[in-house]
Amino acid sequence: MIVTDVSIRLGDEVKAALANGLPVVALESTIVSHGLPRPDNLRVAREIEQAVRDNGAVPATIGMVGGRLVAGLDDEALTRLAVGEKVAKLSVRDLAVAAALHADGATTVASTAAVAAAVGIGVFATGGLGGVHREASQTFDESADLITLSQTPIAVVCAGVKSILDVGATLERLETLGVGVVGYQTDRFPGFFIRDSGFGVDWRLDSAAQVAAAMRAQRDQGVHRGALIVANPLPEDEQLDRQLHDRTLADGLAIVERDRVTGKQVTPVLLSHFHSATGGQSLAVNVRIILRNAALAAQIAVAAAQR
Ligand code: PSU
Ligand code: MN
Repeated sequence: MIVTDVSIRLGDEVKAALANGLPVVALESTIVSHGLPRPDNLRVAREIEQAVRDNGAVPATIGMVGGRLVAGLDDEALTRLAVGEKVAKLSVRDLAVAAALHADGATTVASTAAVAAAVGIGVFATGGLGGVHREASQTFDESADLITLSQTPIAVVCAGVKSILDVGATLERLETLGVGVVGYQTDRFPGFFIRDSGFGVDWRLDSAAQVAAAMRAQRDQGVHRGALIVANPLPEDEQLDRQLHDRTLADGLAIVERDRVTGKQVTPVLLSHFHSATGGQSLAVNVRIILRNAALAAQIAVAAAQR
């Protein structure tokens, strides 16, 4: 078979770690390119990788550089995706076309999970998942994250979904699609900036070792082929102020409606509204969430690598 330049390239460190059964954590690049404001995004991207390292695993940030999918971007490539003017937001369906056009692109939860699973990475850390948008009953706007996670065996550490989405509908869809959902040390589903979205979860796991045991059981049983969402809430005293949160959400939703923002622009527009309207508070909380998730994902990967 001819290996073309559109196959997945592994970073050197990631390649060595996978070959030796060492813990690896996949990280997405859409939060870097489109989810966090510049110039903080590049610094935060590096901090996320450091949080994985500090907890004993190798970070594999995934993205597309010049049409080539990479698992384990080096600092030059990470910088290019963080500061580049033309970085596409790539879900799974976009990957092949973007490769043909030699594009630079950031991978979403869906495409990051799919690429990670394809190269044998079992744990993935992100901030929040995509989900069902509030107007979905009219617009059908549901993130491809959900269907992709239903087909992708990987543990995804996140802080639930943002309240910019319809959280209840998202949980229903995750159930329908057969995506596993567990609370990490909680019985409540987190709402990203806030600890409790108002919805509960059926299952709770209390340690990285327990999550690793669930991953192992899934593999050994060979029955369920979807993802396991590990919902990791912020501690009580680190949440975004509840009133500020509710007000910002209402204003952001009004802007989306006024400006007729649709499709895949909705998430980035709402996120950037949150960052500007809270005077940076939501950004600080967002960064805390990602760093905490990266740390927990690394602990899970370490536990999963032990037998
Ligand atoms: N939710 C967040 N921050 C993000 C995203 C979601 O709180 O940056 C990004 C993730 O990459 C996610 C994507 O996979 O947005 C979902 O976008 P869409 O709704 O267009 O599928
Ligand atoms: Mn969408």
